[in-house]
Amino acid sequence: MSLVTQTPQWQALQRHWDEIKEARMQDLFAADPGRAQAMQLTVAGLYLDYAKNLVTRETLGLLFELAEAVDLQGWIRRMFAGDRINHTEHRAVLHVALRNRSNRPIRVEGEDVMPLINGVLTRMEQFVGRVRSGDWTGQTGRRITDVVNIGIGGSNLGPKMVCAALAPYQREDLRVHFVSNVDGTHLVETLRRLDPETTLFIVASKTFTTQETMTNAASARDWLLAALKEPAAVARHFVAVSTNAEQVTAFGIDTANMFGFWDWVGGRYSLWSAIGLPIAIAIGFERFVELLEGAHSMDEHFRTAELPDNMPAILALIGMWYANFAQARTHAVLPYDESLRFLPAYLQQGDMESNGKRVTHEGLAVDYTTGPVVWGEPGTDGQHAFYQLIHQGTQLIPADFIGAIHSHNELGDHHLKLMANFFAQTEALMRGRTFDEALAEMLAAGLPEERARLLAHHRTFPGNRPTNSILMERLTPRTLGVLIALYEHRIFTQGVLWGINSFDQWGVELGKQLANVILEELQRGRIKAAHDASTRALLEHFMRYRDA
Ligand code: G6Q
Repeated sequence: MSLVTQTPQWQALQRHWDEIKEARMQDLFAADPGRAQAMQLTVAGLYLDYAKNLVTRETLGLLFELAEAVDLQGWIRRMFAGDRINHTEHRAVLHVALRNRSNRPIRVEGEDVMPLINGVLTRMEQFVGRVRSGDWTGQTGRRITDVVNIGIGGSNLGPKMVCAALAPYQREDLRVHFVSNVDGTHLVETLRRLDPETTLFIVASKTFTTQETMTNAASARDWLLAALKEPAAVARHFVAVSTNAEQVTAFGIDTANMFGFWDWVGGRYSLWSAIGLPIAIAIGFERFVELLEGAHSMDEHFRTAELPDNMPAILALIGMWYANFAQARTHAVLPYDESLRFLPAYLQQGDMESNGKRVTHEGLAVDYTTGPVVWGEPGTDGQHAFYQLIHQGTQLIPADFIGAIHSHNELGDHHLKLMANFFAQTEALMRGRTFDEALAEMLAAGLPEERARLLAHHRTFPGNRPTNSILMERLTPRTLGVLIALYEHRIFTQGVLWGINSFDQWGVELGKQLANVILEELQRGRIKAAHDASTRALLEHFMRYRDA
């Protein structure tokens, strides 16, 4: 039992970093004319250019050796084989089975899970068909016009991101909404414009015990019954996506209208399961299958490609290189696509909940950085907001630029302007501007030398800021599936490199437990538990003004 930092491969990388840390990317291009060509890759219609990174071919070779030393290929094999690699929860990790379009048997403890998956997909297809055709009606016989998904975390972020991304594939007369926050504002503001007679709720909760979701679901049921009066209406207006049939029944939802999934589907990896029901309703079942097919092609690539051609592995290794050797603490995801506006938030959960860990599988404390802070906003909005710090701040922020060659909404030269900004930013981040260039520019503009010299310091860009560029032909269900699976496997690979379990999330528990204690105190108006002085003062302040 040892840490990855003790391997000779890690130490070789450390020595290599010390040698190349001052290198300029532009010099690396000059020294290696084949660099741009060698550092690009196309997989399932996704084009990746990773040449604008602080790596050489030697770096990549050393990174691949590290991946071999931690047995990445073995871990990939074990995941796809249905081994219980989430050992703290004693579960297999099989989101890849959900989109296994080859239908190759995948067994958990000897049982092939493919028939289970296909069974739920068939039920989803039937239900989606009925809702979209108008055959499934509300209690008063009117067709459904609005679907409200009530869920949080993994039962919200994925479907919400995908539905926004695939808006061009949706119909005007069937709208999908997402309510996650226990803040009543979220539900109230969503329902304000909806008609109970034509609204269908999907209560999406793996456990069916999550406080936020159950609170929202109960209030949604009250809203419905206040209008429709008859308790039987619940069965027409509520369906559930869950693994907990007992609680679903207790809520009043007919289990005939429950879509199941399994403990080997992690919440943040669940959009491919019945949790994707709002997606399938929004874009149609055939398109939902295309999303699965896209992800499956990335799965096949990840499972079979050698490391030097393996896109998720390459991105993971380069990301780790920055986190552990260049001490980068964050990673920016910058979609040049308005439809992908929720992608950064989605990947924030995917990455930070998976790799925000501090002990190895064996319980040893790590002595190295694990998952970075993941963040981002769509370009070009970000350019007018936070790019300043990426260009001229003191931190190194590796960034992924993501865009499409064709827009779904070609409008004049909007798309060319959008993409010109994409390409220009990656170029500017790498190239920077030297003091002499800044000075010359200002002298040419006629500034007096003294003023030009002062300003040149402020107008100097260090450059050498790394980026990956990811381009797809068009944002379709299929390419989106490829893209999401790429990031999932990038996260998985980094978890393997760091020797941590990417598939549990114990870190969310403590706050939940304390919230239950405090909720009871707020409800009774009396503080009972032993709180720290700050928390006690906050509670007292809240209660005093609440009562007043
Ligand atoms: C994701 C997490 C978490 C989970 C939510 C909702 O990987 O497990 O975000 O999805 O807490 O849980 P339920 O689906 O059980 O309501």
